[in-house]
Amino acid sequence: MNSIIDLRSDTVSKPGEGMRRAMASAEVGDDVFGDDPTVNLLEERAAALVGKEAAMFVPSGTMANLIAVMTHTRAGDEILLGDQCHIFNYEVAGAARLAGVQSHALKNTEDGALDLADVEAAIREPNIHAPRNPLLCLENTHNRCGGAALEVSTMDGLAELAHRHGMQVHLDGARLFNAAAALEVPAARLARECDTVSFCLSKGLGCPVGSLVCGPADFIREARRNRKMLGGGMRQVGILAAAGLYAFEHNIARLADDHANARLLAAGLAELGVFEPNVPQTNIVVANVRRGSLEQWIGAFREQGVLAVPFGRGRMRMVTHLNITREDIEEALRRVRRAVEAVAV
Ligand code: TLP
Repeated sequence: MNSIIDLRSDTVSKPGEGMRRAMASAEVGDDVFGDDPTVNLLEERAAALVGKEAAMFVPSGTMANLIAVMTHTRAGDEILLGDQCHIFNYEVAGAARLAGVQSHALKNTEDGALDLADVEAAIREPNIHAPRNPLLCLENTHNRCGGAALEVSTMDGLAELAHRHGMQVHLDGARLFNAAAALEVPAARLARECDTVSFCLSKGLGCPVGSLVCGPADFIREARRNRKMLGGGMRQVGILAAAGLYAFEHNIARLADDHANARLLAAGLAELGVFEPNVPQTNIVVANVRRGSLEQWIGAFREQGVLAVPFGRGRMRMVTHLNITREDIEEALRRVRRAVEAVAV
């Protein structure tokens, strides 16, 4: 049992013994020269897992998305994306500053998708005055939409529309394997109609660092130049890639446990009459607070040893991950009950 139950994010999970052993014994080389055998194997396996030709290891999900946007576009282009997506809300406007593109944010539907008619209406006619629209960005699972898993039909429909208009599609699949587990569909099928997909090792898969950008071989060749430009060319990074290979073997099949824990947590919160949680499809619980201020609740939880984060106005987020057991969730709910009694609003 954890003394502090840290539900701020699935990024907080710590590597266990097995993963640390795999990292310590990794064979390494200089990856900028393409010489690191462990990175090469990770990239090969990652590409296969999401059904793409090639993959590239990068330090973070933020850099993965930025490189994808940069590689798909030229400065002065306009990308289409959802107004709740990570690229638009949490990546420090890197697409604007570093890729030089303008973002046209379309209203996300509650389930993390985009309305086909909205996308179609946003695509500009070729015109000397207008920016080009080379790229549509999607996110699955959708973080701000409570970890919603977008169905194959939704993914395919949006990609078909984009392709019909000559656009490419990038999928921010930071938690793609959570979506795959929830929908019981292979990750490769979810990403099949997307031209490129990124996913994170350092979230549900429990690695300390790392993400992958996956797509056609010629795209990844160009993406390697952008990674180098951004300072993401790493050297004996097989030490980190080994964690990813370990996670592919041990940490994908267990994601359904995190989802069950999230459902248990949401159901317990709903009973208290103070919080309005989502019915989580994956590992993310978002709850509106009905009484009292958000800051007050986050503080009251912290006093009881339960960590959550503010997630928009009047909303908090809690995320389950591989360091959180069912017993931790039961204990978290006991502590939250105590917090509610202590606050008594
Ligand atoms: N998300 C983090 C925070 O930035 C909000 C979290 O705790 O959930 N895409 C998606 C959908 C993400 O949720 C995240 C991280 C990223 C990209 C960026 O990954 P990192 O943190 O590795 O740069």
